[in-house]
Amino acid sequence: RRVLLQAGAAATALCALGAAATAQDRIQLRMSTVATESDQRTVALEEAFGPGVAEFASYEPHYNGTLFRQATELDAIARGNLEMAITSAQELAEFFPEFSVFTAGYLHRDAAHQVAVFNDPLMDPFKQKVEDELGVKLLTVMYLGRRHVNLRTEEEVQTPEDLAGITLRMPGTEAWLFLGSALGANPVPMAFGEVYTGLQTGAIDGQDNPLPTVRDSRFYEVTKQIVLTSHLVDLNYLAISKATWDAMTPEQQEATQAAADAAAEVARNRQLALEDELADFFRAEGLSVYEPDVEAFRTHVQAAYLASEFANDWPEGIVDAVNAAGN
Ligand code: KDO
Repeated sequence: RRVLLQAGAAATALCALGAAATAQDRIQLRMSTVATESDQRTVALEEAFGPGVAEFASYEPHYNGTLFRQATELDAIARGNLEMAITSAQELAEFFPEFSVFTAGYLHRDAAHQVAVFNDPLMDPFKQKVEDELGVKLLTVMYLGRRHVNLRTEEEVQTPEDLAGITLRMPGTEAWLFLGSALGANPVPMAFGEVYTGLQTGAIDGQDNPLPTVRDSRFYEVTKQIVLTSHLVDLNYLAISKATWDAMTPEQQEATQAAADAAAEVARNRQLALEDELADFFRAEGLSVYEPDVEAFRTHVQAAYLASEFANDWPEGIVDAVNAAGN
């Protein structure tokens, strides 16, 4: 309390100076993510989001999980310790089990389908609940890419049976671990920042991520093959504190929303372009990159989700509504 009072007194003193007063009035937007500073989403946010809000807010990104550890960001926003984060349906499912529907393998078809689903009225009750109960507003949807299985082992993988006994690193939430087992592997929870070393030392046999992430985080240096399972067209949500949002003027809100959508669009197009070209890059690096029996994976994964406890928490008719979105 004493520290707070001192800070308050200091702020008052600073306000006497015109320039300092302007700085005081600016809205602070600290953004925490486990993504790197060279990830297409974070680059696009720096290029398009930061400048888009610069008149009234300071965008302050923190990368590699240095400000908050992976999957603790939503809690940090809810407690008022953070303003923004790149979050996921898997993380939201920890608070609201119904979000697990958006974590199901082979559900979203592509990047455009993700956008259609996010903007469809079917998302309204999901967004509302997150705002009301967590104090978090989901601004826009970001495209991470098609997740594939990336292994340091050499045996060819064609079907889920071929992943039996393979220790596959997954991010550390229940929904992610379920996806790993639905693929037929033995899922192991591990934070994103530990994956490179895990692969290097053999603590894990593999990991799953889209091709741009495999390159950005150099997983190709410590793995031998990429099995193009496309098991999850992965999305993230750009989240902002509802309290911060509510304190903005309507004009500021409009600018913030436009900047978020613009950054997501730039990042999406860059990720898609990279996905098209990276298989060749990895082959040139000596990795084996091939399509397995994708239908065998799809059948196995979809059956696992429909028979799972997760499906009990999904609103009636939601899978049909997701499938119909954008059609
Ligand atoms: C990961 O930990 O594998 C993952 O890809 C999960 C995503 O939801 C996303 O958060 C991503 O990490 C990070 O942003 C790092 O790119």
